[in-house]
Amino acid sequence: MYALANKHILVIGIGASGMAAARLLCQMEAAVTVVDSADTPALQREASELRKLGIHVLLGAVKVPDSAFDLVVLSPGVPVQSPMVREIVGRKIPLIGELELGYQHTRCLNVAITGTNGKTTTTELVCRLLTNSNRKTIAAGNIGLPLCDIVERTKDLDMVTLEVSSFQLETIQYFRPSVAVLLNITPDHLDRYSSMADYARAKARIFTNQQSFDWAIVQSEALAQLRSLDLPVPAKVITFSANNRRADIHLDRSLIISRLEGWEGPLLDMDRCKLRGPHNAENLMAALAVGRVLRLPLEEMVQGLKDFSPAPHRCELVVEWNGIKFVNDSKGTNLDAIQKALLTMPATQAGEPNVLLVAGGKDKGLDFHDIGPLLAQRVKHAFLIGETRERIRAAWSLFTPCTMMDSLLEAVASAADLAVPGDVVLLSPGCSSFDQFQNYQHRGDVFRRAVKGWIEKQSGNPTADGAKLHGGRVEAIEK
Ligand code: UMA
Repeated sequence: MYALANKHILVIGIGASGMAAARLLCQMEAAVTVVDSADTPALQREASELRKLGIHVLLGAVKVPDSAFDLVVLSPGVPVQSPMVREIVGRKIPLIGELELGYQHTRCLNVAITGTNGKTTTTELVCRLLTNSNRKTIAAGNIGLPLCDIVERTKDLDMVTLEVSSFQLETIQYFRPSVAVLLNITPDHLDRYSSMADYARAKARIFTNQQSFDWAIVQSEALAQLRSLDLPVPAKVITFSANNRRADIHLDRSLIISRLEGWEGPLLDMDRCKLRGPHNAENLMAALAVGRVLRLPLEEMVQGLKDFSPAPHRCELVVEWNGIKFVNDSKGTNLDAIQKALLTMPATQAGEPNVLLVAGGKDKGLDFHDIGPLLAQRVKHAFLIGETRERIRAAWSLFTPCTMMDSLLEAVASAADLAVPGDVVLLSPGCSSFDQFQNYQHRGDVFRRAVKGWIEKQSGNPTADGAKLHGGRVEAIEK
C-alpha cells in the first residue's frame, strides 16, 4: 500500500476513472498532476474542476512530464503498451490502475465479477441479493462508478460489489476479492491483446492474490481455458455452466440445479424468471453461488432473482409494432453477444430467418467469420454500419444478405421497411460504439429514437417513447 500524503502522483486519463482517482488523491493530500492525450471542450471543463482543487492538469499531452513522480495511476482505457506507459516503466516509476488505488483504501471486503459478457447483469444480481438480505453494498467499478469515488462510503458497507474489466485487472497489484467470479472468456478487445491467451491471462488476474480460504466462482468452460494456459486458481472453486452437467451448478431444461455438498437439488426455475436464455442462466448461477458462499438464505435469493429485469440496452424490447419487434442490444459489443442475442430472439413457427440485424461499429480486431452458420439460420438481412462494416460484409455475405449503411438511423429505417409481422429488428452491434457515438447508451438511445421516428412516419400517429401499437392502439410496454 502506498502512503500518499505529500507524494507526487501522476494520473493518466481524465475520464470517470482519472477524475475519481485525482479527487481521492487530493483528499489524501498528495500533490497531483493529471494528463490526457486529448484536448476537447469536455476535457477542458473537467480540467477546470480539477484545477479548482489545486491539481495540475495537462491536456494534449504526448509524453510524461519531466517532474519526478512517486507513483503513476492509470485509467483503464490507456493501454499498458502505449508510449507514455513504456516511458514510465523505463523511468522505473511505480504504476497502478485506478481499481488498485481504490482497493488499497477500501474499508470492506469485495465481491468482484469479470468475464467477457454478463458482468453488469451479474453485478446487479449480486447487489440485489445482498440488499434483499439486508447487507449493505454498492455496485462499482467497470459498471460506471469508479471504486475511487466510493472509497469514503466503504466503511459503512458490508461488501462492495465490483464489476471488473480485463483492462482494470492488468494494473492491479494487491487487489484481492474475497469472492471472484469469472463468467466466460470469448473473443473481445483483440485490438488491445495480441492473442486470446493474452486476454485470458488478463482475466485470470482476478484470482492472482486470492488465498486458499477465498472463493472463485468460475464457468467450467472458462476454467478449462485457464487450465490449458496453466493459470492457477488458488481459492476454493465452485463451477457453473449452462452446457456442462458436471458443473457444480448446472442447467437441466429450465431448472438450475446444484450438486454442491449440503446444497444439493433444484435452486431456481428459469421459467419463473424474467431473465431469458442460457447466458442469463449462467449469470443467475454465478449470483446464486456468490449468495451461497456469503450464506444468504436460498428463499430470499430466489425471491430477488425471479423478478429481476434486464437493464436497458441488453436485448431490451423497445416496442412491438404490427407484429414487428424492435430490440435494442446496444450493450452487445462482441461476437459472442450477437450470438446470444440471436439465440434469445423469438423464432417463427416455420423456423425461417426472421431477424433484421443491425451491426457494426468500432473495430476491436475481432474475427467476424465464426457466427456464419447461426446467421444463415436466423438472420434475414444484415444492415452494417460504422468502421467495421466492410470487414463484416466480407465475413457475412456468404451467410446472409448484407447492406452497408451510412448511419444507424438509415439502417433502422431500411431494416424496418423490410420487416413483416413475426420479424425482429435487432440492434446487436458486436462492436463498441466509439466510432460514431459517445458510448453504448448513446447508441441505444439513437436506436430508440430511430424506431420511434420510423413508426411515426408509417402510422402518421405520434407514439410515446417505448409505446406498443396493438391493432392501431398505443399501449405502454414493459421494459
Ligand atoms: N486517454 C489518454 N491516453 C490514452 C488513452 C486514453 O490520455 O492512451 C484518455 C482519453 O483521452 C480519455 C480518458 O483517457 O479522456 C478515458 O479514460 P478511460 O478510457 O479509462 O475511460 P473512463 O471514463 O475512465 O472509463 C473507464 C472504463 N472505460 C474503459 O475501460 C475503456 C469504463 O468502462 C468504466 O465504466 C469506468 O472507467 C469506471 O470504472 C466502459 C468500458 O467500455 C464501460 N469498459 C470496457 C468493457 O466493458 O468492455 C472494458
